[in-house]
Amino acid sequence: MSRISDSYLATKVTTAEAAAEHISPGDSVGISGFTGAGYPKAVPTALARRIEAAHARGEEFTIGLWTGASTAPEVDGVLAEAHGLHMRVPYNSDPTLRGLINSGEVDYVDSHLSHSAQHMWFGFYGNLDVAVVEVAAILPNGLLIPGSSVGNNKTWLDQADKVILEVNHWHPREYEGFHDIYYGTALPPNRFPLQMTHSFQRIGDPYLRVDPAKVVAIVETDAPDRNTPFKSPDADSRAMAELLVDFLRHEVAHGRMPKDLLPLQSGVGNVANAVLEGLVDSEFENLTSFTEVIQDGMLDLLDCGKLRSVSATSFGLSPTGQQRFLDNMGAYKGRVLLRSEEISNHPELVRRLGVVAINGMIEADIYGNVNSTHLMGSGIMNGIGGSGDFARNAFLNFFVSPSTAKNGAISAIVPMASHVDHTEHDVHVLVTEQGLADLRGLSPSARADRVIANCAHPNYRDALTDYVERARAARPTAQHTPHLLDEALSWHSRYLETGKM
Ligand code: 0RQ
Repeated sequence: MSRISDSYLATKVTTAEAAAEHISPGDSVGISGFTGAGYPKAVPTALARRIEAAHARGEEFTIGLWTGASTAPEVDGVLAEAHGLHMRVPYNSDPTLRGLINSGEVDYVDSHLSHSAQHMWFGFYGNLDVAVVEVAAILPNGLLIPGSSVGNNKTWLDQADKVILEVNHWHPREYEGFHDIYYGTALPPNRFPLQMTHSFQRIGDPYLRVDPAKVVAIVETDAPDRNTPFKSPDADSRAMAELLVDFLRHEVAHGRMPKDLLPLQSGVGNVANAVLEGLVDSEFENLTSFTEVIQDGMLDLLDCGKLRSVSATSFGLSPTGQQRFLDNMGAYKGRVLLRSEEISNHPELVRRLGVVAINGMIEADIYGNVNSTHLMGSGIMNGIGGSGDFARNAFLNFFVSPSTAKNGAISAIVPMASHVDHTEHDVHVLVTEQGLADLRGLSPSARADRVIANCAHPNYRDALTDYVERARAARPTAQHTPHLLDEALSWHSRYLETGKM
């Protein structure tokens, strides 16, 4: 059955190669996609081939690429390999593109995901020339049924001069009803409060809108999202998950949280997934989630009945998780909602709903500053993603990481973070496999003692303690956050020794 029921838009169907002709050198292109879900499967590859052909003729051809978040090898990978990018906004995790960013070939604007759409509306990024957005179907009235992610699609469709749609038959038509697209945003000073007081509340429409006059091409595809399997949780991940779930118990016991907790946000990655698995085996029930990405652990919680509902902007499932969702879509309808990322990650909502935020980190310093993005303060790993949107505004936030990296050669607990994404003012609880440090209500100096004692690996504890003691002794009139700047910075020479930078 045709997925394009609008008779005017049906006339726009063409090939990926013809669609890619609408993208010119120097264009800014807004593409759908979030954590390997809902990205266009055909046009970016056709564009990469076109760029390679232009380069072979000695012509310059690069574009600025804006997305929801990370995509897949068929978007970031092929365009990076073709050396077809000069700018990337707002998040990347593709290894080839990471290399080009770190070598200086591509400018990367690593931004809070809740900011990316509004910075476009504010005019901070300039004009958006083309949007390339994957959808599941087009209705007779031209409305679009989104697929496995929403991300920034509403904004790209609205703001771009030209629109290319990919209609992917792999996404079931039954996606209709899984989305909530809010069209009420205005620019300051004309904004209103977002009328949402519980995490699963609908405040928008099930469909994306597009001005048909802007649609220059539609390409039909039938290709799966490219998601990667999760490692089954190792001993460290399970240890961190247990510590965290135990801490939630402790908070409930002290009357600081209701017994069905508060809406949960969990970052991507194996530790976050292990925490969700830990909750499956716990006594907690009637849970809710207000998060960015739905991982396999969320499906487990939905399946066992402990999670009532989840609001997010995208799926981030393993291939088996994906199949489980597709096989049982009916059972998830009414319990899973995908929203635009400016809503799924909205600081106003995260604060109002009282979200409990759990995110990974690269390193934390003894005073509680957290680095989520950089190795040795210079090279980018992925980006801040949604971690700042959630952590800064959360009721309670956790940052989790093994206490060491690279087989123990690097301590994840350092005297001074080599790059700060989440400041000491924002961070509540640090968790490593060694233990948990509750930093709430502590002065920086008291935090240092607790972080070293509870979270640092035993191999690094003495060196960190020695650092703090000497810093305290050296500056008797600066005891608030004692530092020895030369030594704090030289600590990071360990990174160089591993040769892994
Ligand atoms: O590298 O694979 O080459 O060995 O970093 O580290 O321990 O596997 O942890 O996959 O959870 O990633 C912060 C990167 C953690 C992630 C980060 C090396 C380590 C390994 C991965 P290898 P792990 P994770 C909202 C949440 C930002 C965005 C975010 C992230 C690799 O969580 O990108 O939070 N967060 N989004 O060896 C040197 C250190 C290191 C280190 C780790 N101290 N020094 N290398 N590594 N620590 C959701 C979204 O926004 C989508």
